[in-house]
Amino acid sequence: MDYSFEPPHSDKLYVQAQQPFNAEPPVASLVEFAYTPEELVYCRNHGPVREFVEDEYTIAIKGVAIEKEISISVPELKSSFPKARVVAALQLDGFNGVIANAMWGGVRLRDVLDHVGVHANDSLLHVCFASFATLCQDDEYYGASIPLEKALNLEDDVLLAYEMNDEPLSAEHGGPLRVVVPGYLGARWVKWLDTITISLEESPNYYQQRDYKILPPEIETKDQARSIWSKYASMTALPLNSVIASSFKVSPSKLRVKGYAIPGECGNIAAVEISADNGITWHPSQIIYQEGKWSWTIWEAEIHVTGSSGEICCRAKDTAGNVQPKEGISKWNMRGVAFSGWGRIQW
Ligand SMILES: Nc1nc2c(c(=O)[nH]1)N[C@H]1C(S)=C(S)[C@@H](COP(=O)(O)O)O[C@H]1N2
Ligand SMILES: [Mo]
Repeated sequence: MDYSFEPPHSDKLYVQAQQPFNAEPPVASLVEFAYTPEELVYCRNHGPVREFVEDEYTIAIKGVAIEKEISISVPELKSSFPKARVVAALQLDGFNGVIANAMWGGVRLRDVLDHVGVHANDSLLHVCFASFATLCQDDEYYGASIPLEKALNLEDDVLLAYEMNDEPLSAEHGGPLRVVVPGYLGARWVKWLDTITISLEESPNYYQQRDYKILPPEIETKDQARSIWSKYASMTALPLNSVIASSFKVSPSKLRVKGYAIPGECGNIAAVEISADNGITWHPSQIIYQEGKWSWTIWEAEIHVTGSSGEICCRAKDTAGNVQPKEGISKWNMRGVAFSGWGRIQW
């Protein structure tokens, strides 16, 4: 694989691996900003990062239900379709603390699909995204898919994005063009998008069919997983979750804690509560940032504590009345995906 392009990266990230480039910010610094600055946006790659010239970058749109297959350049996309902006949190598959909240700018996927004649809301179809531009660890290309229904629903705000926080999308984060699927795990937000295929099936790609599934706890190795992969659904939306990002003493008996929360599929975050006694008594927090229905929620609270150390936990409630369960909705699983138990921090 060609790793010759080394993305410039900020010294604020902890680098887990150079090839492929994977890096994460310290979670305490994340909650200091409503929109995550580029230097704190995590990087998750299954292959090399590549840099492309926007003017020459084209995407192909093909498949069933399409009246005319097209190839369109990014400048043409920009000039042919209205610009849409959406604030949405990009979440790394439910690993706590790896998240970025940004203002994404681009064109609506539904407008582009409408242009090629796909408007029937056929719930059997899928929109497959692929980036053949770079090789990957486990497949020939990176791919993912979402139900066509999600792509066409105006309220789901699915974008082909070329901007992040009002800046051109950088190479690291998938520029010139990436998919933004608000509410869905990061693995579906295909970077360096070059092909869209409307299909009767989900994407056949490894990262759709094998990785990013919540396997039962008894499956502990990739070999065991191989025999049952196909029986489990691909992950889509992530569950209701909350995380404590930082804590500090404001007085000998008072602790200030700050964190974030993310809604699942049901409405938005209504409240986040914290507890210093492992969930026997709960105290409210104050929501200090929330924007639209796809952003994260930042919250802050002060709590009375005794002694010199201890643990604080948090749980979120959504507008539909769901309460984040202590152990989360999915059990331990091989990949560690979709963890959503109460947030915890030791002080
Ligand atoms: N082409 C391509 N797109 C990709 C990936 C990749 O390796 N290649 N990684 C995916 C995964 S697993 C995640 S979590 C997000 C990470 O986006 P980021 O690097 O901008 O944070 O991009 C997704 N899109
Ligand atoms: Mo991911």
